[in-house]
Amino acid sequence: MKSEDTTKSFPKGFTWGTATASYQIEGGWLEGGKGLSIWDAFAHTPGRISTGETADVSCDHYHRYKEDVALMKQAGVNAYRFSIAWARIQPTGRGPANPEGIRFYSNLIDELLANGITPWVTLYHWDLPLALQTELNGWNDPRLPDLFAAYARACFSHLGDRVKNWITLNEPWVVSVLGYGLGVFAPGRSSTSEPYQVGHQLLRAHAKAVDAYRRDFQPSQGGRIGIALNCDWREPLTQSDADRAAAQRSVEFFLGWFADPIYTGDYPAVMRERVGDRLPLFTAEDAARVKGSCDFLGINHYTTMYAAHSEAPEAGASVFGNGGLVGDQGVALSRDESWPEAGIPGWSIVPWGCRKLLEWADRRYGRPEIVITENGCAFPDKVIDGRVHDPERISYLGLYLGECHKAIAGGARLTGYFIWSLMDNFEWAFGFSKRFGLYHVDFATGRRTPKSSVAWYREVIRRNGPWEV
Ligand code: GBH
Repeated sequence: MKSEDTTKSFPKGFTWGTATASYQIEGGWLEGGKGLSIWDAFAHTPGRISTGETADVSCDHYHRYKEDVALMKQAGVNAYRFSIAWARIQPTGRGPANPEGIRFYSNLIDELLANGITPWVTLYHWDLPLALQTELNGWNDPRLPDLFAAYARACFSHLGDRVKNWITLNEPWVVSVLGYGLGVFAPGRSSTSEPYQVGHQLLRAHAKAVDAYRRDFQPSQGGRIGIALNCDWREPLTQSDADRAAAQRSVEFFLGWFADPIYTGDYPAVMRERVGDRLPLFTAEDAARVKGSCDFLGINHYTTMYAAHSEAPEAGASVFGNGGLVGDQGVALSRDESWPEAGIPGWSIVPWGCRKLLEWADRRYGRPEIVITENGCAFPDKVIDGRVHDPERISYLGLYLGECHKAIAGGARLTGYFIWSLMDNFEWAFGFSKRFGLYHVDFATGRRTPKSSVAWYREVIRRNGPWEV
């Protein structure tokens, strides 16, 4: 499939990257003075991971990071997004920084810079130090935001001389809904009110870390700081007013839950109406700190679902397809049978959903700078005669990039794009059964093999956009 936009370039200086997260790739779970995280504990709990696997070793990136930077170089990316494991820096989530933890990330950053790759660092991609869960109350605990800001300060002060692109939190929606609502992710709690409390503490934590950066580091270090929010697109099932309102509401409960406070200082009015006193109030001080707390908006986008109006209780909580708390929204989600599947239950390949989401965020938040901090798909890729052929991934990425280009042409300020993921890794509750990588990983040997999408992406980057699908 070829559309006109595939012949056009992206803006000059566009960021072309790929992304990973600490727990998913590092391994070395007991090395370098690292403390345990809630994901170490969760994965070691029988029944939590569908395959019974853990990420104790995973890609062994902790030992192979130089080889992995060489893979990035081979792919031609100019940026790499990774996350820092809080428990490597502060084994119990509090106290002085652990020099071995700092050294690991410092070495990785030096290796990236030596290869001309710009580091984009996420401070929190879900691996909370376990002690903060067992001794305090995890993200339910109002003391967490200050502890997170203290941890962030340690990262800024040791690494901020070389890191100029910071992301506070990855997907607070997932932490809140999957960790505390549906209980399918660590710490595995189920509730219809805790997700909103947790989301509130996450926003406060984000804002306090940004405040620390802006006051004490940004003036001398000169970097930027933002957040990475996940959001699917929601298309009205029919053109009825009720379904159109349901789709709008569904995006407000998804992206708006976190982006509205950041850009407007409060939760969406429709959340206040429907969630009532389960949705915390911002103090004036918190609201002022949260509002304006992003230099750019990171969006992780994968898929689209139909939204229809439904007040039926069975619309309730859906684990699959990024549902969850849909009962509060009065929305029933579904997919179109004609949409090709994208590798995760409930996921479909719907490239135009990406454009519509970018346009929605562009309009609602007053043309913010946006970076796609994750986009990608999982397929059961196999090594055959030493090669991995992944035409479905190339097609998916090409089509989504085409829609990104259209969004830019329409005025959206999209400045970067990161493919999830550099290499196959531990896909959370799915263990190693979902392969999102540009590189195939044989988890028995650690061997990395480029998929055909690597050469394709390299060419896209070389030409700054124009490509053949
Ligand atoms: C991103 O989350 C994450 O940031 C990244 O770490 C992850 O590897 C990537 O997407 C791919 O999934 O069926 O109940 O197990 C995107 C949101 C939330 C999508 C969890 C998949 C599976 C829920 N993800 N969801 S379940």
